[in-house]
Amino acid sequence: MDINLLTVPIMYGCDRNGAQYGPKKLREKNVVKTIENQNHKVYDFGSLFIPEISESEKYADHDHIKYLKSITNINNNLAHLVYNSLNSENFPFIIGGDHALGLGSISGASKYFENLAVIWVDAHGDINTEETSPSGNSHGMPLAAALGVGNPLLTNVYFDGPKVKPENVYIIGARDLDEGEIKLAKDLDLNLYTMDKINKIGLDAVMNEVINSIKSTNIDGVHLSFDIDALDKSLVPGTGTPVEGGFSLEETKKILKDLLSTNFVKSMDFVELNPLLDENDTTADLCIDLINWTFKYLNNFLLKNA
Ligand code: B3U
Ligand code: MN
Ligand code: MN
Repeated sequence: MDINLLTVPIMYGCDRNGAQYGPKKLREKNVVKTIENQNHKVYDFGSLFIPEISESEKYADHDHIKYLKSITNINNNLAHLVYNSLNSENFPFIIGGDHALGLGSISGASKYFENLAVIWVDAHGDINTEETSPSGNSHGMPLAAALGVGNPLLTNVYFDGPKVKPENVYIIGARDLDEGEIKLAKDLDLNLYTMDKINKIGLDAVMNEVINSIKSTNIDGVHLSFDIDALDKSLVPGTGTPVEGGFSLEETKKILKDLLSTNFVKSMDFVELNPLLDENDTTADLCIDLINWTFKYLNNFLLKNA
């Protein structure tokens, strides 16, 4: 099918130098050819413009959320590209950069689909707000903002208000949640599959549950947001906040295969590679392996309400 490659070289959301080089590294590793070799046509839209802001201006817009206005602008721009891409019946594939971009992707997809679901595969929940975030890093907030919770500049990206309903949010692989995140997930009754829960009931059961749940509603599109720190710490040295007790490569591939062969996934983020932290490109090579796998299983049938 036709893939729109959108790359977003940001690190303002994680405040850690290097995450902005993810797209460049993956291009050097022939990410475009990798996708094409799985029989897709790739329209490479290049990288989104990212304004240069000095460290000293980090708190110019807000006393806790770093680089707030730039994050908002970048997400507005990304949302529009994602929306246009879906409108042309293409598959937007968004490479980061840090996970703050998830808000823009979801916003664009939300404008296109009547009833969007979001599957967030991540060691973290990314459902912090300005009140609950320990770091002020906005890559820990995009999913909360998409749910309409948090700073108004974030919750009103692209269009005012929530982009996804709580019952349509699935978080898979979480094992490093802040107190406020645990509370929000509970209050909103999100579909939260922590690593503890996955270890208890098994990954097969989890994937069946998620897919059956999506099939049993009138969800017309799924945005898959994939953070490479969902994988176990030992496998991803080249990411900013690796966490122990994560997925093996085999488990990750099962998750991707199960989701992508459903025909529900209509857009996808692939985030948080930091080439400056990597060891001999092991994480970058793993990313290429996972992207190759993703596009091998991506179902070629992209129709609204299909
Ligand atoms: N929950 C913490 C840490 C974090 C979130 N996302 C990542 N790290 N990658 C926070 O800062 O919100
Ligand atoms: Mn994340
Ligand atoms: Mn994460």
